Amino acid sequence: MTLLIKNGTIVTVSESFQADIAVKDGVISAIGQNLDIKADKVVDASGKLVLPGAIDAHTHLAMPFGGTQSADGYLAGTRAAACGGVTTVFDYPMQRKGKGILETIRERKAMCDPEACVDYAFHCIITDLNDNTILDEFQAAVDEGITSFKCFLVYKKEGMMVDDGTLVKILLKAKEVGALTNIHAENPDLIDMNIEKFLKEGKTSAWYHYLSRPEFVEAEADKRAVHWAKSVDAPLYIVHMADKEGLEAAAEAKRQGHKIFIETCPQYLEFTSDVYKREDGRNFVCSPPMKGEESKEALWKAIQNGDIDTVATDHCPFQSYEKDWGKDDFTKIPNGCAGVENLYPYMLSAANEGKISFNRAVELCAANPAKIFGCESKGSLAVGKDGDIVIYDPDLDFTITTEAMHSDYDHTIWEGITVHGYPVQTFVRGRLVYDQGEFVGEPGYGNFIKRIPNQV
Ligand code: DUC
Ligand code: ZN
Ligand code: ZN
Repeated sequence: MTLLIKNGTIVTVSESFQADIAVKDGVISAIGQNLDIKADKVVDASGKLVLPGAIDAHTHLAMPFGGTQSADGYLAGTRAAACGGVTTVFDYPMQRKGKGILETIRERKAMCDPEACVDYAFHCIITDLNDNTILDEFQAAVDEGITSFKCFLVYKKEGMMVDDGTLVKILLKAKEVGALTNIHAENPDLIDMNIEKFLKEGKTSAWYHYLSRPEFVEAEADKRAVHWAKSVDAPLYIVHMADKEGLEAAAEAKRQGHKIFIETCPQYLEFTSDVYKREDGRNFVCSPPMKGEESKEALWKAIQNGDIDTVATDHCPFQSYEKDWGKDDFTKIPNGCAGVENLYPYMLSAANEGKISFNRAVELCAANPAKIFGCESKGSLAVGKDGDIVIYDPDLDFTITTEAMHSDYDHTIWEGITVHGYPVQTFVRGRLVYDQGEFVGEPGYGNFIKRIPNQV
């Protein structure tokens, strides 16, 4: 099967140029002017941008959390991904006390494989070392293509947190096997102290979710994680960076030559903590929470100057009735928001508005996640890479509504927001999966991406 996309503007990290692009049997086979190739399918992309499919390096699909499970399973989450130009998603299977990594991964793979509409990869969350035996499994996990592990420095009561000693053991072992440690950084003791105080005082609205985990609560943990990574000379990837002080510390360590990678999410670039004062503030509850204007500005600056490496979503939606559990007690609101379908349109819209270049948007959403996480065949438009391609109309304005999305959730924090420019077609390995508003893919088409170690 050969696909030929003609007359579009191809966007890579370093340049934009007019050319045709051909995909044969799922792989990009040629890029050039006026390609004279016989194809089964020819697409005219005149006036459009031709982009590599995005990689959402941070989703929680069918995740048991907050007394329920995230509203998008593997089918809905990857269907929505396809419709937002995301051609690979990373999910976060969670290892639990008494369970092994491979066991955890295989269970999730069995769930995901028949449902995945786009390609997928796994980072594995480690919550318990099982008397250190888990560390002996790291090499086997890497051999299976799982080359990143994640630790929570929060969620103590939920049994998901690791202490500093455990984090350092994980950092060291991950480094030994050529893997990367991802970290969710917030200070659990401060959060618990604040929660206890606020509840005692009857302060129960969503605003107190933010006040229980404000800027300095995240900053302490960001800095602590950076400190340990620097001290043992191990690479570290900080997920969903949301605060200025932590960002600056991590960026400084990077400038000193340490292998520190920084991810942020569109919600921290778009909203501030003011959303928690709204009547529907609970719908915006995620952790870490959105921060103040100063942090938002610092994140944009870091997007522009290169300090931030990736933008991913932390996609973890819950239904309205589940968010409502916390109407009178913010601690009962399941943490998480939707985003996988909005990531690429949002960042590309920023490019369309001139905040960043289209090349930088491609770097943040496709090339860098592929490079950092060892997805050899993904993340760029070049001969030999997978035919993961998005055709993007820069003139098509789109107002986000829940109805127009392709998830299973019943509300979104992105409701009513207009983005300038929108994907019109998405191809995964040369197969059309999204066509002008419609999902046209197939559950089970998505492949597990076995990643290669020692990439950073
Ligand atoms: N934060 C969220 O908001 N949801 C899922 C997990 C997390 O860390
Ligand atoms: Zn997190
Ligand atoms: Zn997350």
